[in-house]
Amino acid sequence: MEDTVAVTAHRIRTMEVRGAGRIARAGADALRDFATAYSSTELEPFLDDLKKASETLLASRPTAVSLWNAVHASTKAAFGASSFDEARDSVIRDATDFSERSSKAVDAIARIGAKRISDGDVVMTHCNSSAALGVIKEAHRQGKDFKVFATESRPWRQGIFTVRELAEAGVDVTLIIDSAVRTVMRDVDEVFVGADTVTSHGALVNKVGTSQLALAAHEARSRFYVCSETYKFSPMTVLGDMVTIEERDVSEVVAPGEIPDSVKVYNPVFDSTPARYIDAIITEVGMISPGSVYDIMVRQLGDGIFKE
Ligand code: RI2
Repeated sequence: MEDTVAVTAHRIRTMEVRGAGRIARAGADALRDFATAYSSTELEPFLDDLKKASETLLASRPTAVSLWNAVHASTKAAFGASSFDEARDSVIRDATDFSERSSKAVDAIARIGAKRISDGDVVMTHCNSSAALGVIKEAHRQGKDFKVFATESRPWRQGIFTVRELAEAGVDVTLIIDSAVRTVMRDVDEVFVGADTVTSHGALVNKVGTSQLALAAHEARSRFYVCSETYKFSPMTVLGDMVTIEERDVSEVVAPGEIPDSVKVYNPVFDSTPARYIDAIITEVGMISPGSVYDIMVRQLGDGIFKE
């Protein structure tokens, strides 16, 4: 059943599974399946294999801390267990619990964030965040009349998924290319984006281009909201660790032979938005300021969600 883990890691690496929340749930689900199907009943080999499975998942994509939090929430108790049954049962229980909490968190964020959209508003979103789209779809479900601009989000063009999803939900949505953000921003009331990682000092790491939306929103005096489950908060940043910004292959930007071989291509997938450009972070435990991230994280650590 290690194969399940390898297959999930491959699906995350190749972006068949995308979005920090979905990546985290896929990781937890793979560990649950790994534990459920484990064939031997010896504790030590199980823990060795669990460690390898965790490392395989964590190596798949480096930036979204949601995956790290999912793996640790799912495996922490097992490493303190005194029998195979206790270890295996804890992985199954904690991984299942993580996935359920994760889905509920997205729903709670939708309910909280939808209150920030009023009739007649113009909203902008970037990339394809299930948390941000949850907010927009919930506001629409409540009967609010508003328009959405969605960025294309090069190079993967996740904006295509976003506009399809919003159109299917009946939302009035307009696709724009990434370079049109500042032109459109003057008409925008609120921006809703997702999060891959939020640092202890309230900076947002999200799809590349997010910081440009934030700067343009700041200039246009539009509100800039981050929709983030608290498992996107990074415990490692409390200890001063930097967030690794993933760089992906050149082939995602240009086709083979399209440009001279001497031309270098730089393809960072995420960028960092300083806390001062963020009006609020909408989480499942409420709407908070970027300055509250540390306190929430410490509370969550105490709650056992991100126990090390
Ligand atoms: P949800 C995505 O990363 C985007 O950056 C998006 O804003 C973020 O994850 C959060 O997505 P990628 O996997 O968890 O597309 O809100 O690189 O779905």
